[in-house]
Amino acid sequence: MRIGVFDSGLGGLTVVQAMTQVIKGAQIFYVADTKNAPYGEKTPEQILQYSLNITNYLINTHQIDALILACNTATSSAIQHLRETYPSLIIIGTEPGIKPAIEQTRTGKIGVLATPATLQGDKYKTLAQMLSSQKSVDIFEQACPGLVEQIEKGELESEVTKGLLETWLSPMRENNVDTIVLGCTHYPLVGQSIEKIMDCNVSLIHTGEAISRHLLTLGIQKGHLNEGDLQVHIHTTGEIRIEVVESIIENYVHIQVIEVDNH
Ligand code: NHL
Repeated sequence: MRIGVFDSGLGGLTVVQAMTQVIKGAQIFYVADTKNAPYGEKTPEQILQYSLNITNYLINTHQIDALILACNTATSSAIQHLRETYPSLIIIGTEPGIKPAIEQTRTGKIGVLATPATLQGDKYKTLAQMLSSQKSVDIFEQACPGLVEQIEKGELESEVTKGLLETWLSPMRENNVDTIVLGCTHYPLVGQSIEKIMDCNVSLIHTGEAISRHLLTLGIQKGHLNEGDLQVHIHTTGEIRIEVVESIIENYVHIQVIEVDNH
């Protein structure tokens, strides 16, 4: 199977990392659109255009069978259009895993960490309202402005990053939150720090795992899976920090800077 994955930066690599745990015999082509990051500050029309350009590149140059939108913002702005444009492509998007968190919580209190743009978006609000009215749970939402920037810089365990997390997590600690949704693909990279601050009394919902299981099922159904090695090719439209890539993915093939027709 040839799988295309994209995000505005390196966060989507946590989805690739989860995929490498369940999928064998595949070529993964990852695009970090760092030239246009952050998507959260762009209009839906711009994000749709970036997503279409990257998808066309992945189809034309790498003949992908499946596309993963490892980005909440791109999923909201582009997934519907992409599915209509490419009906034979397997297309999977990302959204905060509130549903599994609600099914799993025992204290009835869940936390959601996400970017300000995701938490303010209509899509998130509708989903959270609908799910929390079905089963009575309290949702503690926390926007984490600046956290993605810390992670992209490679500051996974710096004092600044830990300090930010401690401040943001203290309402969740005080209120017995037992399940936290990592509502942005970057956040699994600070998962261990989050667990430590919560004294390990918490389970984290990592959307990359659900995406990988879903991709495996669809790949088997469509007969795209074969035996053999898994290879990860990494592309970027701008700059990326290689040490951050290496801290997420151990065995990648190469990193290449590409020009996608992005305007
Ligand atoms: C914020 C700032 C960035 C700075 C440099 C590179 C990548 C960045 C990504 C983000 C957050 C990101 C976005 O593009 O807004 C969140 C997005 N990937 C999402 O909604 O999942």
